[in-house]
Amino acid sequence: ATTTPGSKADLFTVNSPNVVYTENEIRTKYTYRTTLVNETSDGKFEAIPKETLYDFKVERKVPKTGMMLVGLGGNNGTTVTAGIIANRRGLVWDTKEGRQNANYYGSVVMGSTMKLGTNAKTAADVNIPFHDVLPMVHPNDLAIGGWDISGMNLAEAMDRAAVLEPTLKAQVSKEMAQMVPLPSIYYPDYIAANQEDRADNVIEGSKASLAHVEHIRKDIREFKAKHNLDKVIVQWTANTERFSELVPGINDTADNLMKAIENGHEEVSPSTVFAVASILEGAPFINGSPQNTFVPGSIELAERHNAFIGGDDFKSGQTKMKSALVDFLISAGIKLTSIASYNHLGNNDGKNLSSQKQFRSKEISKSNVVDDMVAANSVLYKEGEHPDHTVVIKYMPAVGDNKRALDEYYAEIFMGGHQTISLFNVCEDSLLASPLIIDLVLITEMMTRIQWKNQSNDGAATKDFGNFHSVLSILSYMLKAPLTPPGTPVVNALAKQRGALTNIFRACVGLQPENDMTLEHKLF
Ligand code: NAI
Ligand code: DG6
Repeated sequence: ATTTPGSKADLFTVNSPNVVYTENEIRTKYTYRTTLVNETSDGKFEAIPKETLYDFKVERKVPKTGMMLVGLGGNNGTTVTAGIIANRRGLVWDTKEGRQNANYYGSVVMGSTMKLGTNAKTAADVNIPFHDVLPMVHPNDLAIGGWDISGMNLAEAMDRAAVLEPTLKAQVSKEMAQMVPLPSIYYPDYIAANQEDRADNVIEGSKASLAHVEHIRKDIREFKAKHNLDKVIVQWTANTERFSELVPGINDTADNLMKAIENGHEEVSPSTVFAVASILEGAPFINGSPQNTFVPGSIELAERHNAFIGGDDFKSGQTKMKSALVDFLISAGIKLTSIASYNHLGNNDGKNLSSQKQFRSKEISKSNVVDDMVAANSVLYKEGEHPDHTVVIKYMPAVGDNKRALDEYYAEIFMGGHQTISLFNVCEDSLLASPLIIDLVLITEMMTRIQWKNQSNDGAATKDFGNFHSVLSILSYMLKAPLTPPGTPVVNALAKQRGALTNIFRACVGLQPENDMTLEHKLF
């Protein structure tokens, strides 16, 4: 197990007949309570409380874990690497506002808390760091590596990104200069033509091939061996690609996709090749960009290999606000009628997105983020009715990584009145995205150590422990267009996404969901 200062192993134990701690595992019996609903013939509903008994098993040993980023030399890649090094070394640097300490602000796992319960004596809430709920990897302990089509070492790439303070960069640059991205695969048609001048570190071949899959698999194996790791998580934080066309017989099934790769079909993207290589290598793969890396064939391949995947597109600023604000408006009974979202930014991401096909990928992931909240309210919206929603992104080199996001929310209120909410959000994009990269790695790794078994007597019981589904929808909080197991609903509402995350973690140690009823303060 890791012994990073600040991480408190076993901060709490659960005292319950349903929870057993062994040297290697936490074993829990958990009753999952839901409500089944039948529609009756007279158009009414019948609600039936349902209980399902699960066994959960959590492996306690924290593995030595590596994070391999595709796009390591980009703004996110260099910022998250410098941030982890700074935290690992406990660095302090001068800024014009004073001394700054390294921190993990913006990471749910490292920066937020969860209510454990109420103090038995005072009845006050007892909150503990999220990171201490289950035995999780500490980001300071992550080995970092990855690929980039740009061969610049990470110190120079960090300068190119122009995100961090010079006083911080000076302290990490010697270590980062030693880090050089591995050559990557580059199929020029997938990213903007304006990226071509970066591509000086590429593996031979400009279309998908089994040789590319094997090359990436070998890279993962060698990284694992070099750092003596138990696990590697791979994450795409490279340029936004255009969508791949979904072609029957090409990317619709796992077998067809493998054939298409072998035949060098042009509708297989670099990100899909990375996903396939990771799946075959048993390394979880997360897509932090909006494109459809996970064509049906790659999802089927992940299921077949019991491999974990997650995506799509980091949800850092504007969309995170949207998925909280729209949830608030609609659940307050206010009828949102339009959202106009405008962004301008001057980093390389903005440059790539100034190309129409790549912008289209981002437009899609940024646009479908309110559907579930609208569909859930039949009082405000008729079937098929939807607020107008427009997304604009403009490249403005002068503002660099300091993205501007302007949003206008227009809503109908009581008696035909109107409410206009205008937001102006300015911040370094990569400083919001980097903690998400960390959260995605830590939570994904944790999910590889949780297994479940159904004990119910309703015919659904399972004999053996199994993994969660290959598609990790538990990562939805960090992602704009959450990938869910085929046929299951997408949840965009931010509070629900956090609830799923915290309550699944609580279930794994035999604790009930946070219900916020606080009857102990209401019934005297
Ligand atoms: P960036 O453009 O600074 O970095 C991307 C890196 O990927 C570049 O260094 C580029 O050379 C490299 N690259 C391109 N194709 C590659 C390939 N096939 N293999 C390996 N490397 C490749 O972009 P940034 O700001 O780091 O963002 C990365 C991705 O994350 C973009 O798709 C962006 O849309 C997405 N994203 C970023 C957010 C943010 O707040 N920064 C939030 C949400 C998503
Ligand atoms: C323009 O919006 C650039 C994009 O890459 C975004 O910065 C990124 O996707 C973050 O989006 P959001 O909506 O979460 O702020």
